[in-house]
Amino acid sequence: MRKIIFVTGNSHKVKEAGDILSPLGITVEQNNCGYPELQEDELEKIAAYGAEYAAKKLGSEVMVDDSGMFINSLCGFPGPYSAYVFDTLGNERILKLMEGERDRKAVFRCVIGYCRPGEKARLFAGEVEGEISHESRGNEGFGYDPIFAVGGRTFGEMGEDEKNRLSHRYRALLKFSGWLKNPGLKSTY
Ligand code: ITT
Repeated sequence: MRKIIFVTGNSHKVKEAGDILSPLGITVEQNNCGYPELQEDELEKIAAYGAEYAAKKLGSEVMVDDSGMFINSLCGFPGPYSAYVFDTLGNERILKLMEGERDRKAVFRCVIGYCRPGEKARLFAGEVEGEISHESRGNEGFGYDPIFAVGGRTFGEMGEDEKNRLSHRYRALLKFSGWLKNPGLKSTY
């Protein structure tokens, strides 16, 4: 088994990544050392900076994950500010912002940044289209899961396996693991 250090404060992400990657022969170990989250408008810039910073700090290969939910009728809000908005407004206030809104389309995006010390970060992105539900539903998962629905059911209503078969994180991790097995691949993003 190959082991990769996953620098994140979010243990749910580590659990999901572990469940997705272990059948592919990769284990992940959480490191909570943190990295400065740039106030940038692109997940890619945040993930690249974080991965390079953490690889340098720890002196080993690392991965980070920057994710965000982009709501169509709110012009992509909260997007790269999803963590801040979740901590300040939370799901109920977002549902309030969406009251009376007929266009409920949203996209969840995940960008994995991977870096070895002294190198540039490599990025692997995944996304899943869904809708903001009319009410919070389900107790599974974390973060925005109870209000982000795919095929009529929220991630909060799905078991781990179901979410992990179609999520933004799954799609990004699949590309990442493909590249790890074949680093000669040119285009991975
Ligand atoms: P790290 O930056 O330490 O990895 P974080 O939780 O702050 O952890 P992000 O900035 O990537 O991670 O997350 C943005 C927000 O989106 C945050 O509130 C997460 O809880 C939430 N989030 C991320 N992935 C999610 C998922 O798969 N389902 C639901 N919410 C998610």
